[in-house]
Amino acid sequence: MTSTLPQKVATNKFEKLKAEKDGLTVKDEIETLARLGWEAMDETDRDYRLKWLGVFFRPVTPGKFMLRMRLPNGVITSEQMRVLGEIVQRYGDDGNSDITTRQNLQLRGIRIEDIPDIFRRFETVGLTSIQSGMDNVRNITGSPVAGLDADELYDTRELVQQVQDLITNHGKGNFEFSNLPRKFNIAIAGCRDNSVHAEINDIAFVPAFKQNIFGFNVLVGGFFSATRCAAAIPLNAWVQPHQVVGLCRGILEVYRDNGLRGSRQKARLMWLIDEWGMNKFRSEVEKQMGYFLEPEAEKDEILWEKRDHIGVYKQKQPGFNYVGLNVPVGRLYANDMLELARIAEVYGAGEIRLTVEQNVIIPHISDSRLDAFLTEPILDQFSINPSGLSRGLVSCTGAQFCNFALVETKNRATALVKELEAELTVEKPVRIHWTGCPNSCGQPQVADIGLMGTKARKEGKVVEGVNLYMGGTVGKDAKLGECVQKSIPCDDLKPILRQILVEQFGAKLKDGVDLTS
Ligand code: SRM
Ligand code: SF4
Repeated sequence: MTSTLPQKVATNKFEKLKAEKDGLTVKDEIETLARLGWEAMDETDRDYRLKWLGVFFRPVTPGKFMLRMRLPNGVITSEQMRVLGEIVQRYGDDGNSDITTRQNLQLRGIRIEDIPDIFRRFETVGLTSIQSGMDNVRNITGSPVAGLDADELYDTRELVQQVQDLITNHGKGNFEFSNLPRKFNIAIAGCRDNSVHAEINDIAFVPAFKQNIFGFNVLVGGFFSATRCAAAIPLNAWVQPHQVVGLCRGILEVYRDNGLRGSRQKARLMWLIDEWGMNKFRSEVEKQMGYFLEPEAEKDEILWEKRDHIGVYKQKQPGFNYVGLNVPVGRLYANDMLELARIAEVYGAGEIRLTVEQNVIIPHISDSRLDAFLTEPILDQFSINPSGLSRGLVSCTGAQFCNFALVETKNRATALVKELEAELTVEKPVRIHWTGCPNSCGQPQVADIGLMGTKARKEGKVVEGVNLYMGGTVGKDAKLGECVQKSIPCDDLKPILRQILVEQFGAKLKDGVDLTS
């Protein structure tokens, strides 16, 4: 099968490599590539096309690949988690896994020769990593407490799955959507707190009623990149749940066939909307779908502060609870994954949820089992009641595995929070997001305090530093934060953050802390 060819001439390296051979083609070549090994295979296949299968060559750890899953709505069964845990366990110290800022998991240490076997194991438990990288639609996010929350307006799980099935042809791979101009993000919110960060997605569905009928207002064009960050803007459309898949198809087809493919920096959906204007974009989508869109509802239902779901909460099913565990910067090791699978089975219904804050939720714990659950040792490591800074800490991969990184992130983020917590009492959670470079995978623009890796100067030397972002607001009236201070050497960061936390977030110095030492 061949790809749907872009209308515009291939003008950059990525368009050329896709025109030469659609990335998804490597699906049928995977046995051969695995036999060849990472050193002998074609470099373009290795460095780029394998990403269509979710297999990422890591220049920082050559030969040890990263495998990015697709976990629609962040839902994973304990059986699936166990399979993933066993996969990374085989790689000893090289193997681990990260919960991502798109409610997803990435596995590390993976050897290419094992991939065919890993994919066979995925099939047996209904997992897929297909089309999770490069110019494809990323993991589709939905409310992490869908189906559990008594206050939810819509259970997003089925819809998210349907959109994923459209894009990936039920996990088999879909050449219709394997050559987009660039990456693409979709989110569906079903609760009142915008727990998916709707505003930073290329398409976001947010709950909104029209004459008491439930539907979604649609936002489009949100994205972050090294050169521009834009919040999503209204398409001026309201759709009912049964229209969501069709609208995603319509928008993706318009974007695929008309999106700008010249410069990679200008290939995201918002640039096409800029070029055409929203009216033309909307009417092209309508033409593609063959019917007119209803104008948006007057107001949406995002009315709450964003929740982080950490702690114990009653479910809508009487007698059951969901419990949110704080996983420091989303890092899981094999034993953690196997343990999470076990506790989800013993106390819950064998299901685990992931959040965009890189945390875990175990649902369906009955009242009678709750006390026993709360004595499980893994809760000492993944707290249900973390302190104010640990609770809101998010970090992208950073220099440990990512070759774009300008700084180390995850270890630095946890160490710094530990040091600050030794000095300060922070009652109210403060959301601190670290990201290793301007690509903004760690979303510093949505944080109370965002830290973006950069190079800085100290005593005449180039050192690791950060640009400081403030003012990101989430939930109702979400707003992107802005850069307020540039190039702070990482070694100078602690006193600056301490001052901000005391002056702007009500943190108090602990008794006996001597700041002069
Ligand atoms: Fe990202 C590229 C990691 C969420 C914007 N991102 C990368 C790569 C693939 C670069 C690479 O090949 O090394 C990183 C892989 C590093 C590694 O080994 O882990 C990477 N991005 C991540 C993750 C794992 C960060 C995390 O620790 O959670 C997130 C995976 C999500 C997932 O499950 O699919 C991740 N990336 C994001 C987000 C946040 C979001 O989606 O809410 C963004 C900003 C939102 C957006 O895309 O509009 C984001 N990543 C980027 C960009 C800039 C895109 C652009 O238009 O320029 C790049 C660079 C690129 O695509 O060329 C990038
Ligand atoms: Fe890598 Fe930069 Fe993304 Fe962090 S923000 S994962 S350093 S590309």
